[in-house]
Amino acid sequence: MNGAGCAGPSSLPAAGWWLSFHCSLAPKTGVEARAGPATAWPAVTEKPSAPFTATGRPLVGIVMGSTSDWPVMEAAARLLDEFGIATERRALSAHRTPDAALDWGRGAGGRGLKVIIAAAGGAAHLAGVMAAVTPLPVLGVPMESAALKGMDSLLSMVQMPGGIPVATFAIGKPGAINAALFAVATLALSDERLRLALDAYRAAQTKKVLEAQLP
Ligand code: RP5
Repeated sequence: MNGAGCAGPSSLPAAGWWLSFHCSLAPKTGVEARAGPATAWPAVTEKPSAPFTATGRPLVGIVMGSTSDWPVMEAAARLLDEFGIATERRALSAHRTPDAALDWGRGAGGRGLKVIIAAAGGAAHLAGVMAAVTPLPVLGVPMESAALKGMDSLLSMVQMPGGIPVATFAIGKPGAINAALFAVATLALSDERLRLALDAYRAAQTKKVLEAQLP
């Protein structure tokens, strides 16, 4: 790989970060950049590549109360993909599939997961239930609900009793994105390449705002 022809996915809010990170490693390594603790970056191509799914040992679990949450939570999954972090994705409900949800949460650490992102809407108990059965950090994303616009989800999730924390994010897609970035930041504490990737992501985001032209 050389610095001139680097290209990467452009589907993210800060598109371009991937490119700058990817290219920044080239002169140092002389080989294709690899990132993520358990998976490889996709091959660099002359044209932006299509969205891809990171492979390797999943480090982040994304669990949601219903398949109807996926259109929102896909933003978290795709963002983690772009950082090269493989994820385990499940729809499990604290209410409709309680035994399966508990089993999944209890086994998360043993399967190698380091962080859990849990999304639910309405009487949103899934993140709290996960936090109750695993010591892993649980990042809660309240889904927007039809009746109460997600305030029910938010309050259900954020009002955990002392002793069992759920780090609760914004309602809906911003929360999904920020939970993913928080997971990246957590994993980056022990992974220098992820830290560089996060720096590049943030730098690209800043540049995009500063360069924006208003009508
Ligand atoms: C919650 O109820 C889910 O997390 C979802 O946000 C909400 C509605 O679920 P569906 O009725 O669409 O399956 O458990």
